[in-house]
Formats: sequence, structure tokens, C-alpha cells
Amino acid sequence: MTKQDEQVCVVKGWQAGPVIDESTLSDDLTRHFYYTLGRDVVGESQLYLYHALALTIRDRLVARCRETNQQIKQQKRRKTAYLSLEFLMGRALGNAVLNLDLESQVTKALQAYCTELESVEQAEHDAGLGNGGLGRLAACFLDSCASLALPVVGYGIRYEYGMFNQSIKEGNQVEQPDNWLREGHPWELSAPEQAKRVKFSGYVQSYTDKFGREHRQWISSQDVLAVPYDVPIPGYKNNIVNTLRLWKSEATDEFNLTEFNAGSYSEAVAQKNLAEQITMVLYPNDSSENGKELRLRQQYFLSSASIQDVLTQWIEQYGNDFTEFAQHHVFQLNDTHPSIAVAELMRILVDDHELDWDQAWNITTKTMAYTNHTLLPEALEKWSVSLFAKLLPRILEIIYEINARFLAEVAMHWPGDVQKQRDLSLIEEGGEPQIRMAFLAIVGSYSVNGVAALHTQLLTAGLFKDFYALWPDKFNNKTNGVTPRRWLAYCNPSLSQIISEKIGKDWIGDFAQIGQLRRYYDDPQFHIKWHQAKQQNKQRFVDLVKQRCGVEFDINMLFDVQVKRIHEYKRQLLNILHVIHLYDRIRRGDTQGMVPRCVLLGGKAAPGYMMAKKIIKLINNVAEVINKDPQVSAFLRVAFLPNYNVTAMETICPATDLSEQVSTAGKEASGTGNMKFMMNGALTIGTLDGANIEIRDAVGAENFFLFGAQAEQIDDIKAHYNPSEIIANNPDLNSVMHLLESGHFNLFEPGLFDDVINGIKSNNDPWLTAHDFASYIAAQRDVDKAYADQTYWTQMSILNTAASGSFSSDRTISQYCDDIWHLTPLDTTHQTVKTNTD
Ligand code: Z57
Repeated sequence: MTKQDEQVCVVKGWQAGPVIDESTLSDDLTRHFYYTLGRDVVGESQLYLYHALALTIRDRLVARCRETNQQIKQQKRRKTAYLSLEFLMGRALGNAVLNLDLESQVTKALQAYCTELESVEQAEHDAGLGNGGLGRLAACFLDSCASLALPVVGYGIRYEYGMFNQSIKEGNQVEQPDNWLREGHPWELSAPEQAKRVKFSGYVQSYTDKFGREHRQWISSQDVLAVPYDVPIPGYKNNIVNTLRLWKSEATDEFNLTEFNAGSYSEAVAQKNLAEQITMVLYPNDSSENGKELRLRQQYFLSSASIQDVLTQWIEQYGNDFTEFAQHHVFQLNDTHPSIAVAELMRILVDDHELDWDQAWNITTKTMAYTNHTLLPEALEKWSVSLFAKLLPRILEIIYEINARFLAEVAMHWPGDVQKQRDLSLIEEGGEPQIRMAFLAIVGSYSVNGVAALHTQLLTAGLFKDFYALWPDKFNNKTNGVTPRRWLAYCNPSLSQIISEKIGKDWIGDFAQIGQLRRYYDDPQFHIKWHQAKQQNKQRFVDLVKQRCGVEFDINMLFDVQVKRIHEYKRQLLNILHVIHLYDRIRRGDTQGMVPRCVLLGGKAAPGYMMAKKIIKLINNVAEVINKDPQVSAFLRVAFLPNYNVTAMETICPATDLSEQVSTAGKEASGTGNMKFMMNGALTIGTLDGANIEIRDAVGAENFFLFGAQAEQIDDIKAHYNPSEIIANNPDLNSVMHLLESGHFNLFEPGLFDDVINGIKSNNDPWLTAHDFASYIAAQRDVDKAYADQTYWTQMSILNTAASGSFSSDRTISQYCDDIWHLTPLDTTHQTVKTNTD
């Protein structure tokens, strides 16, 4: 008998009562591998071994999840429902092993299969149910809520296809569908018995009940079924396991029946498709809206199913009395995407439960809270009234009623000011009437927050200033954060190890403690270890770049990285102009003081965003010219990483020396990549935008490379902006523009970059690329000077990690909890789970 065969015979896992010994996890793994999955050979890909391990760990999660839910229910806990169209979770395995503290057991168990966790986890697909910052923020928040033992449930959509896979063909982005569920998703558990019905279309009718009361009724609707799939969210070593509930759309039974019985087979199948389309695919737009009907269906589908879910649980426990409802529930709206929830809660309370309007409105405005993530006009959602009339007729009526009552309040506050009423109306008139979703969210919520200090300030002084005048107490700031579990402890084991050697391991659960690292910023022995850890991480990164881009990076060069969605306001273009400038200097022989660099850019462009795709092409063309020039390679190498995602960032941020955060001031609401890099000891080159400002304040101006116009200067600069003059007066920029205009990077594709070039030269360039060029180049020179002194650089690196304490999402969530949610942590000491799977 082989060793593996022996283990099959041991079925200790099924004995009753608590069984806790080290071999149990091994036994469970083997049981799942041989029986649940029916396998006996570990294949090349280790896919089945991954599934068996995931199921083994899921057993442990499920047991704790049940207890967490029981505690919430028995203790009648106040809780938050976090509503989001996006949860960018990435992989779950490594994170669960860390949070459940199973590393040594898993390592042991995998030895029997002659492999290790780092290898097995490669078989897991990213759960890419989000675009970028907003979706990843939701994922970090779930980790922090569970780790802080807060009763918070995430509600989202179980997209069959997540964020598209990006490949690069001849320098251009090509999108491929992300069929992430194909090989199964072992973490989820479906609960079809808790499915909800969601109404679409039909029409609204009045009727009078036997007491003579008028009611409105949404009838002849085409209903869709929302089936929940629950994903467990483990807290960090606290036995808490929260839930992310993802809804899948399905056709209702009668959909199929009536049509089938009428003999219309094809119509029945077509209807089924319509229902199942709703959760088919994630819309790949980050920070821009495209107003497609299917997207509105997704938004209502999520909002309605989630509100119904919470109300169903309420009624089960408290019956039909809603007087205490607002004391027990909060709905946090992640941007305006789920803001229809405001109207949906009103509809259910008024139509289905026959509450007075005022009672219902009181409940709604005491439970809804809204987070704004952008000031960009193109990202502010508006939906045409006619689309609402067709798709959600009753919801439209409710929005009209909310608006009428709100405008009466506006009239009281600004008597006789008709323009004010027009400006603040939930309905934008003039042309096709549109519903302003941000206004609906503000009016319906008791809290409105921005995501960084500058962003919140700009919101209250600009876009939302009238609302701020009306309700100053509603507005508050919650600067974003990222989870130090995934973004340091898990993704950077070498650095984590040496940190823990100095300050102990408690920083992982209590990240304010990372500040203690400051004591060692000058310690030469610690410097050596810090540098060694960085070099190890750089080697992993080199391997990734070699494998994915075919470009040879060198761990002894400075690693300069910008990875994020491609958007003009984020100014990947400014970065590539700097790269061209370095190339130009090298060709002129002006390498005095130049530090050898490897520059990596990565990110996806929305498929319809032509300029963003052009920028990707430019980066790739520039990289190709530079990388094949042997004269240049000692100083400069450039790569574009295809398919940047959560998992790629786990290798990238630990290896980065220089973090590029170069958005036009006032445009990046917060940024969160900036925080991941900082935690991992990268230095930032950045503008005074979003959370960069707070990062610089925390680490000190001397440890941050600042450049560029400030937000309050932007309007003045734009008023007399003349990039041609700037170019003419700046030999460096002039030279770069010459290279671009001469077709140096598009020899066989003349005119290819004309739009990009014209954008830089336009007096109306909203991104002020030419304006910030000179100060950016100067800041990059400072980077070289600093990097040339490795001791100095290492000091600054340590100080960055040490100062990153407040950029933990634990801090952010504590503030949501104190100022908005008012939840009390669950009991973590009285967990009694000792199941046979422990
Ligand atoms: C998105 O990822 C963000 C804002 C949006 O309006 C949409 Br739609 C998607 C981002 C911001 O651009 C980042 O600055 C911010 O850090 C992130 O949301 C999380 O708040």
C-alpha cells in the first residue's frame, strides 16, 4: 500500500464529538480528494487537489459561519448590509489559511501529496467580480468587518463572467470572457429555498381596500428569481465567519410553464434566457457609466433581492411590526449603483406592508447610508425616466413622490428660488428627462461619505454643496484602507517574517502596531534583512514579468510600477512620457546620475474606451523600441503586464521600489493601490490627490516624491493653458514630443498616435499633462538621487511601511462603525465550534 492509500482508510473525520488532532485536516483532505471528488491521481495542474483542500477548509468555515449567524440572531444584533455591484475578491484559499491559522496543518497535509500551498493555490481562479478600486475596497472591507467581529453581510451579484481577461496582441488589448466558474467554485453554498422574486415591467394599478384606503399595485410584472449563493468570509484568528451573499438570476417556474403550455416552446426558452442574462456578465466600466438597460436590471435585481432578504429575516423574527427596524439595520450603498434600494425599501414597506409614507420614509432615511467614490461627471449615474417607466413603473412613481416632498423642503429652505429647485431636483429636465441617482442616494440616506479627506472636501464644496448647506451633519469622510492580511501578511511573507521578528506578530490583527517598526529605521542589521526581503520579492516579480511579458528585468535595477485601470485622469501617459524622456537621455549619452530602472505598467481599459486602448498600444510600442535597443538596456527596460488583477498585485506590490500615483489633482477620489505599495515599503511619486495627501502627511514630506499642480490651482491653470508654449520652452518635453511626432514608435503605422499627441497639445486638455511634465521629471531626478544612496532609500522604505498604520481597512471600518453603523463586535471568546471537521 502507498502512503496515500493508507490515508483513505482512516475515516476518523466522521466520528461524533470534538476531534481535534493534527492529522484531521490531512484525513479530510484525503477524504475530499478520493470520495467527494472521486480522484486518485494528482494531475499536473493540481486542480483537484486545490478543490479538495478548498472543501476541507470550507468545512471549517461553514461550522464557524453557522455559529456567527446564530449569535447574531439570538442576540438580536444590529447589523449592516453592504450593498455593492462589485466584490473583487481575488483568490480565497491562501487568505482563508492565514485567517484560520492553518498554515502548518496544511503544509503537513500537502506533504503527503509531495507539494506545497504556494503551488496548489495557483489552480484557483480569481473571483474577478469587480473592475478596480471600488470592487477591491468592498473585498477589503469584508475582511476587516469579519476580523473586527462586526455583524456585516455583503450583498452582490454572482456574475457568471467576471472582469474580462486581457491579452495583448501586437500591442493592442484583446478581451476574452472570464469563465471563472467553469471548473467549479468550491467556496460557495447555494440556498435555493431562500430565493426571492424580483419584478420587472408590467404596470401600476390603483385599488381601494375594504377600509376605503387607496393603494397602488404593481401588476402583470415579469418576475425573475434571485437565488442566493453564500461565500464564507473568515475573520483573522477570531472564529468569526461572515457571509457574502451573491445573487444569481433564474427564470421562475411559471415563466416556463405558461409559455410551454401555450405551445410556444421557443418563446418560453427566450424568456428563460432573458431572466438568466441579468447576472451573466460584469459591466467592465470603471469610473464611467454607459446607461445600458441590462445594467439597470442588474442594479434593481441586486437591490430588490437584498432588501427582501433583510425584510424576510426581520419578519421571521419580529413579525409585521417595523417600529424597531431602523434600530437593527443599516444598508451601506457602495456608490450609487445600488441606490434604487432607497425606492425599493419604500415600495415594500408602503405597498406590501401598508405602512404610511411618513413611517416608511422615516425607516428608510434612518437605515440608508451612501458612499460616493468619484467626482468625475462621466461616472455620475443618470437613468432616463422613460427606461424607468418601462422597466420599473412603480419605482418611478415612488421616486416622483420622494422628489415632490424633497422639493417642498428645498422651497422652504430657499423660498422663491425656482432655479435651486431645478438644480436639486432628482429629475434633470431639459432634453430627455433623467433621474439623478446620486441625489436619490443623498436624499434617502442619513449618511453621505467621501473616500479621502480631499475628496470629501471637494464634494461638500462643489458637487454636493447645496445638499451640504441643507444637511451639513449628513456628510462625513471615511478615508479608504486596505487589509494588511492580504496586502502584507499573506502577499509578502519575507517582509512579514522580519517585521514579526522585531515587533511580534500582533500587527497582523492590530495594524496600528506597525508604527513600532520606526524604531529600527536606522538599524544596519535590520537594513540588511529588509533589503534581502526586497530582493527575494523582486526575483518573484522578475519571473512573472519574464513569463508574462517576455521581458528580462534585473533585481538590481529600480522597480518603477504603475498598475491600475487605464484612464486618462490617472495619466499613464505622463509616465510613458517620462520613459521616453529617459530613453532620449540615454541615446544622447546623458546618463549622468541616472539610476538603472525597470518600468512596469499594467491595467485594463474599458472595451469601449478608445483613448485608453490607444495608450496601451503606445506603452507597448515604446517598450518594444526600448527593449530591443542594446544601448539602452543597461539603464532602462519597460514592460506592459497583460491581465493585471488581484493575484498579479500580490506579486507586484512586495517587489516595487517606486509607486506611481500621478493622477491630475482632484480627480482620483482616494486610490487604494497607493496604500498597498506603501505598506510593502515602496516610496511614492505622486500628486497631491486623493489619499496621496494623507500618505504624505503620515510618512513625512521628506519621504515622498511630490510633484504637479494642486487641486485648487487647476481652474486657474486651465483658464490660460497653452501646452504648445510649454513644449516650446521645455527642451526635454520638446524632444519627447519630437520622438512621438516623428513616428519613432509607430514607424509602420503612421498617424497611429495622433489623438494622443493632439490631446497633450490641446488647450483644453483636462489632464494637464504638459503642465505637470517638468515637475514630474524633476521629481524623478530626485528619485534617482535618493535610490543611488541605498542606505537612505532603505530608511525611507522602512519609514513608509512603519507609517502605513492608518491605511489599514480595519481603521476605515472602525470609523464606519463608530460614526455610521454603530455596531457592537460579536463575542469571539465563546465560540463553541468543535465539530468533527475541526
Ligand atoms: C471605482 O473603482 C472608483 C470610483 C468609481 O466611481 C467607480 Br464607478 C469605480 C474608485 C476611485 O476611482 C478610486 O479613487 C477609489 O480609491 C476607489 O473607487 C475606492 O473608493
